[in-house]
Amino acid sequence: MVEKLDAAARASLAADLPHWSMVPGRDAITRSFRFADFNAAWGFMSRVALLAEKRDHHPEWFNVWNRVEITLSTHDAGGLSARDVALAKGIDRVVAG
Ligand code: H2B
Repeated sequence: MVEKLDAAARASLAADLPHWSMVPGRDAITRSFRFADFNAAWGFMSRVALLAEKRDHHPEWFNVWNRVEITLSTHDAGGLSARDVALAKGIDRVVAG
């Protein structure tokens, strides 16, 4: 069973993940990305997919051409867990190159 984030981890979320924000009405975080074109967006998504599969933790995401919106939440926990924070940091590293 995966545990939801405790109060201390929630208090440091904004500092840990400055590019991510809480989804209104949900225990989930989201970040939007824009790329030069679809090719770049899909390349990013491919790298994130490999990371997600390796971690066995998968994003909810939406893509239109150069735009990718990612939402992270742990379905097994019914909300945010350390797995979401770890995957978000991994995604930040992918996009930073
Ligand atoms: N991804 C996310 N985002 N939340 C989960 O709870 C989750 C997952 N659980 N990927 C994993 C897969 C689980 O269903 C498998 C069986 O390990």
